[in-house]
Amino acid sequence: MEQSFTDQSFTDLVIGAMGPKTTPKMRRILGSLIQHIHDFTRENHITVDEWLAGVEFINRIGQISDDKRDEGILVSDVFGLESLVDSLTNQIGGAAGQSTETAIIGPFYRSGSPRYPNGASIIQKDVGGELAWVHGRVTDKQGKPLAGVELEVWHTAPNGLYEQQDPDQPEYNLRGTFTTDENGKYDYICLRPTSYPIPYDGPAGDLLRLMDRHPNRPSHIHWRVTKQGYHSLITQIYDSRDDYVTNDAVFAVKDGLVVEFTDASDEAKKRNVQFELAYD
Ligand code: MBD
Ligand code: FE
Repeated sequence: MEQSFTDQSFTDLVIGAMGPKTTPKMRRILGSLIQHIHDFTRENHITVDEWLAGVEFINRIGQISDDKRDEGILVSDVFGLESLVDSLTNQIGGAAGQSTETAIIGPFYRSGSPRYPNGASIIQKDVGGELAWVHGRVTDKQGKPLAGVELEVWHTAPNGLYEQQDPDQPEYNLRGTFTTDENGKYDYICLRPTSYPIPYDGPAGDLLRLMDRHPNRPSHIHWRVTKQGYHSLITQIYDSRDDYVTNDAVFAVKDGLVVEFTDASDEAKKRNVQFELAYD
């Protein structure tokens, strides 16, 4: 009897080639991956040339990924994959108290940002833009203030670049680590963020063009919130006045994360944002 290489019997053969030392989880996940890849390939009748174009695309992602830009994350983001994974990981359930909604970490997080006392500014160099004073409280889901919570925050300069992408910004500009006080409070000065295009001169940009999509993200500030013995919380806040808040190139906006930047009476603070976080 002749072996077919184009139907399910071939897929079964490939899945069935896994040996007895494969863990049950790997057997399940890799089996599912093989099934989906084969189904996708059959459904779209992928040719050798098309497959090779895909391989070259994947190789290029690896070549562009570095400390300054992670195209693996960027391409995931354009496909909505990071947002899907984030939401599946952090599905909020149950009646007892609500956690702050999560959002994707994106390709530009750096650990080890400078530690600042509350009230300090993360602006190390004048790069223009409007000052903003961000303040609030971190509590557990029952509303009890949490002291000693570390808040790492980061955002772009008005030119749309994170510090590591921009030779004209000092190391860790517009990034900082703050710690909540005994009442769970934190505050810092930063810039009112501006909307900006994600890098679109690499594979992620090619994908956007193929899909006739724009590269813009609404203005946002990133947060990574950690405390020993607690889960960590990764999220972003968005300026309600930004046009892209309903049209984010990477599908990461959630209603609970859209905040008002109101007028502050103090000129040195200019814009005023309150953001209360709850998690456990
Ligand atoms: C960003 O700045 C970002 O935050 C995300 C999630 C994706 C691309 C660029
Ligand atoms: Fe970002």
